[in-house]
Amino acid sequence: MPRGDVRSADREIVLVHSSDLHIDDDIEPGRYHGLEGLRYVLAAADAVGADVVLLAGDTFDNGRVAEPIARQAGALLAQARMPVVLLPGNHDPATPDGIFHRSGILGLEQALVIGHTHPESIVLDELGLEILGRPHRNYHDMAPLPEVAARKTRWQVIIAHGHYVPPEDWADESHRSWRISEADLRRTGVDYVALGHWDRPVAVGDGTVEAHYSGAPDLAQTVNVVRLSPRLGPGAGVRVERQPLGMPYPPRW
Ligand SMILES: [Mn+2]
Repeated sequence: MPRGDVRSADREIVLVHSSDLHIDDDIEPGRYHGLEGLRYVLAAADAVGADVVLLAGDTFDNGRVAEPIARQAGALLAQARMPVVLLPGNHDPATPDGIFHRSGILGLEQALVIGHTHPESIVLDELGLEILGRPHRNYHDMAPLPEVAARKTRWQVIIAHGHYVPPEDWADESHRSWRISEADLRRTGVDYVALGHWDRPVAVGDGTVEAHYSGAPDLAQTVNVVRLSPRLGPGAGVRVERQPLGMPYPPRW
């Protein structure tokens, strides 16, 4: 584990957050596809010395992705030099016959797949970090944010896949599935909420809790880099920046 020799309580923890890679069978050389997204996200994580990567859902586009392609995703993750936490989203839910079972990902030590290999709380003691997430387990509507138990680590982070709706639109958006409200976010009281489901990178909520979509790599062209610093003074606390992926592929639109 990089930098694991430094006591976690004293140092900054770095998270890299992405989502919505939508790996599918549509692989054409010279054009963006989800496997390239994964490759660039992991390279960005290396570049910033990330302690953990968070993939907030829809890593796979659907449950019928060809096994050789799913296994290429597994091969990329097998090279990851830090834990990668994957949350199953509405396109790749954690079903008994879900796509993760045909990817080789579930056998990897560094891949922590909520709902498959790990429960809804993952504690990384060496980082003083708890990651909470509620996986999609089928294609039906559900409340995307997990229950948050009393804090037992220095840092508490949520990974979630759903649709943020501001208070003024809540009634109008009642037809939508997987809604997340401003009050839901505020109530969590966590240090960061890593959101997926939207293509575009944007902060949401009222700012009481840092809650951000990373956006999909091809549209955002960035990952979110989240720095959790326990030190006092300038730069302390939770800082969120976007790190360019440097991909040769233009945004989809
Ligand atoms: Mn989605």
